[in-house]
Amino acid sequence: MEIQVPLDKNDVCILIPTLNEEATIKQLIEDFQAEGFENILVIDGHSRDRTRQLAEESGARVVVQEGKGKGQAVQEAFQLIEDPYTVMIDGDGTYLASDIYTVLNPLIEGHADQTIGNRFANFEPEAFTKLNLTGNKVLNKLFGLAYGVWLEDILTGYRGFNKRSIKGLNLNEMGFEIETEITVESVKHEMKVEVVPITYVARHSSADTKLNPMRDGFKIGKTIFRMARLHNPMFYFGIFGSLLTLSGIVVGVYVVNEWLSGVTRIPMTILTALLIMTGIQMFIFGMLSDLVVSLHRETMRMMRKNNER
Ligand SMILES: Nc1nc2c(ncn2[C@@H]2O[C@H](COP(=O)(O)OP(=O)(O)OP(=O)(O)O)[C@@H](O)[C@H]2O)c(=O)[nH]1
Ligand SMILES: [Mg+2]
Repeated sequence: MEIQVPLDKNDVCILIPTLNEEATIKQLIEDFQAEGFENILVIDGHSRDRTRQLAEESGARVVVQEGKGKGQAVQEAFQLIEDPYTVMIDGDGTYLASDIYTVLNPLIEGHADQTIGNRFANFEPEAFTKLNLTGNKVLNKLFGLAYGVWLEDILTGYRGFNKRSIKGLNLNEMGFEIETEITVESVKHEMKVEVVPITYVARHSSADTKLNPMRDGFKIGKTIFRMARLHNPMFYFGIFGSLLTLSGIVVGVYVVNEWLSGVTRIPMTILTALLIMTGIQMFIFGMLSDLVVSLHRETMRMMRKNNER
């Protein structure tokens, strides 16, 4: 696919976060250069291999991040970038430079502030381990439930941004929770996010993943849930409310059963009442918080409108 709108390719910053990616970084940079993109920024996480050297030799600008973690690297890079468009891509060679037009077009045509490269559109069978595939699907579903928008592949490593979206996101996550935070922040700021199909290929055999599927998957799930408190409080408090009410009902059924056979269980009866009452209170919390969030959203919308004028 070629670009549909005239574009100065130097207006596009290719942002590559790397940590020990010497097996793939050179090829990736050369692939982008072959497509005519020379404005390449590698943000490196103190690689202990030849990543920085290879990237510099290939003609990329290399910055060593100050802190640790992919999230911190992305935040630092976003502060450095002043170009109209940014395409962020993992340095592990699992994404194709030739997909850049698909990622860029909606931004350049002006109907999106951000694009998400959907890996599920086309992936090599070995590109996802079974655990990663299931984990991604579960986390996408959880995100959809919590935020009420279906974005197919929120954890993708191939994304496009216009300048407004880069400067408008308020990011704090240090590690692999960054993709979740970017996505939640975009939904919160009502940015136009478009999902585009990309190809996902298997990781280079000699390079190791930096992601621990269980630990990082759990952290990502926690981030989705935690951030939902401010965005969709009914979902957040509703889950606590449902759990409490359900346990109340379970204990209650037991108490009634016992009572029918002639045994009265006073402490358990009290427990039933407490559980159900607290559960219902959680729902009321949820409703009140929902009201506060809706009013806040309305205010933010008005402020944004005023700023745009
Ligand atoms: N600057 C920087 N980059 C990092 C850090 N950790 C990982 N990266 C890079 O972020 C990108 C994504 O990391 P991966 O290990 O491929 O994680 P992933 O793609 O989510 O997981 P896989 O499916 O296993 O490939 C790669 O280019 C890494 O080199 C870090 O601490 N700092
Ligand atoms: Mg990867």
